[in-house]
Formats: sequence, C-alpha cells, structure tokens
Amino acid sequence: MPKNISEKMFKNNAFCELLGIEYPIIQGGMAWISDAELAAGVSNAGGLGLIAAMSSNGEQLRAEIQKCKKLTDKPFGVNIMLMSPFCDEVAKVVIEEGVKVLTTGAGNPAKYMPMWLEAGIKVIPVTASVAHAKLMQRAGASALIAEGQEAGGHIGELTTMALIPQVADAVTVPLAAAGGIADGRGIAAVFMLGAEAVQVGTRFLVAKECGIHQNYKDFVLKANDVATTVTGRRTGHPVRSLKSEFSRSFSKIENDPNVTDEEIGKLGSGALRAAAKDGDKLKGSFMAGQIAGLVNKEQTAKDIIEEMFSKAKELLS
Ligand code: TUI
Repeated sequence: MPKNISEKMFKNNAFCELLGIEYPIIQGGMAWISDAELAAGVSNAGGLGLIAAMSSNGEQLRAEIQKCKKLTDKPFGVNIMLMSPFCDEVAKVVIEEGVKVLTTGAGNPAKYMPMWLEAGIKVIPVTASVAHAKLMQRAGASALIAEGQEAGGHIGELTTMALIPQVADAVTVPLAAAGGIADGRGIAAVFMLGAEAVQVGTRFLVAKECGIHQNYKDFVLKANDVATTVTGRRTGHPVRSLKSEFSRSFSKIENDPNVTDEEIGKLGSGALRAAAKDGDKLKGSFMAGQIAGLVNKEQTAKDIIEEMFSKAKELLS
C-alpha cells in the first residue's frame, strides 16, 4: 500500500502512465452506445474514452475511429466484444488505424493477442475470474479490468467486492475495477481493494456526449436500487439490464422448457439497438449496472470525471 494513496490516484499512477491519461478512468465500451463522440468527450476530459466495436463491421469501425481522431488529440481506445460476428475484421482494422489501446470483453482474446502485441498495441482484457486474469497476464496483457456482476451487460459470477482483491493478489499488471462504480465512494472503495483505476459504464450513459435515445437516459435517471435484473443465464450468457417489458418477456420465455436455446438467442439480437437508437420500451434491452439508482443527473463527461475524483481524493486523504 503506498504511503499517500491520494498521490497514487492521479497523474503519476501506473495506470495513467501506461495509457498517457490524466485520470485513471476508462469509459465502458458499450455496444451501440460507445461511439466517437462519447469516447472523445471522455478522452478530452482526461480519461480513456473507448469506441465499442461490437455493433460495427470493419469499415464502420474504421469510420468511427477516424471521426474520433478528429474530435480529440488525446489517447482513446477500442473495445472488442469477442462474441461479435465481426471480430476477425475489426481485429485487423484496429491495427491498420494505429489504435494504441484495446480492451476486450466476453471471452478469451488469445487468438488475436500475438498480432496486437506485434503491432505495439496495449491490450487490456476485461476479466471476471482469477484463472482468466492469470491467463491474460501470461498472454501479454498490459493491464486488466476485473468486472464484478454489479455491472450492466454481459456479466460473470463474482461481485466486485470479492473479485478485485483476489485478482489483485494473483496478478502483477496494473488493475482496473468495474461493476458498481458511479461516484467517488466507489473509486475510493476499489482502490482499497487493490485496483488503481476504474472502468465506468452506467454513469456515462447519461453524459451529455452520450448520444443514446432520451428514453434510455430517462430510464437510468429514474432507476432505483432494485431496477435491474439478469436474463440469459440459461444460455450461459447472463446479461444485466433494467427491468422492462422486454426483460420480463425474455425471462418468461427463458423459463419455458419448450423453447430452444437457439430461439432465445434470436430474441436478444437487435434488442440493444432498439434501446439505444429507438428508446423502444417494448423491444429494447436497456443494459445498465446495479448502481443506476445512484445516477440521477445528466452532466458532461468532464464534470462526471472531476466530481468523481474530487470526492475520491477527499475520502482518501
Ligand atoms: O462484455 C462485457 N459486457 C457486455 S458485451 C455486451 S453485447 C451483448 N449483447 C447481447 C448479449 C450478450 C452480449 C453487453 N455487455 N463486459 C466484459 C465482460 N467480460 N464481463 C464479463 C466478461 C468475461 C466473462 C468470461 C470475460 C471473460 C470470460 O472468460 C470466459 C472465457 O472464455 O474464458
């Protein structure tokens, strides 16, 4: 434990140095949500903005990366969702576009690691277990993001509270924590557990730079502590989202033994887009973390980051 934790939190923190950023905060790479504008907003505010490659094919991602380069001269990264049908092509586009930092989610990026490392890219896998974290460190990860099941979207088994200290003890690379962090108290807590950075998704859903449908933002702003639920456990792809018509009908169908896994899979596709782009309360899957109940105002990315870190610093000094 460093002598002065508040010093470690800011500019000279290993995580900041690794990525060339000011505040040790990464914006979640949220499918259909994390675009060039949100990523640039976060990067311009001193964090690491991410473009989510999940919903894009190679050329769509290339256009988004080029747009982001015009909006910021600060470092930004790309999140690659390993269940994406476009994974192989986006894995190459990030190299061609000279992207410096990648995060990966929902699987094992081992297949792509050699080519990314060869290109000098810093790879930061999202992990949900100690075994996977160790595997990723051995494969050449520059840092790790350990994500607890409080997070929105695709989740693992463990809570942030249990996962972070166990991963911190098992690896030597810099560690970021994700899942359930939306204010300075969350930052302070996970720093005490052994993380030296945070990844935040839910609070950035209501950032002014976030272009999702207003219905989605309002849904998050009105959410309380018990507003989220997990569906998809049956197919091995658990997803946390806000309770809605969609999640209720998904749960009903999921519990029906006469429905096949394939039929369930089809049900989910398009639901994230329907939420993010159309704000469709019937067909949309409004992914958000358990901390949504704490998120109650729209702010710029800069105000969000500064407010979070000033509170964390006050708590830790
Ligand atoms: O990837 C996420 N969150 C996501 S991806 C997503 S898109 C989607 N849409 C519809 C259905 C399903 C997904 C929405 N939210 N977070 C990162 C994350 N990765 N959380 C947990 C994990 C994880 C889980 C298991 C990482 C590795 C892992 O290892 C398994 C293995 O292959 O060894």
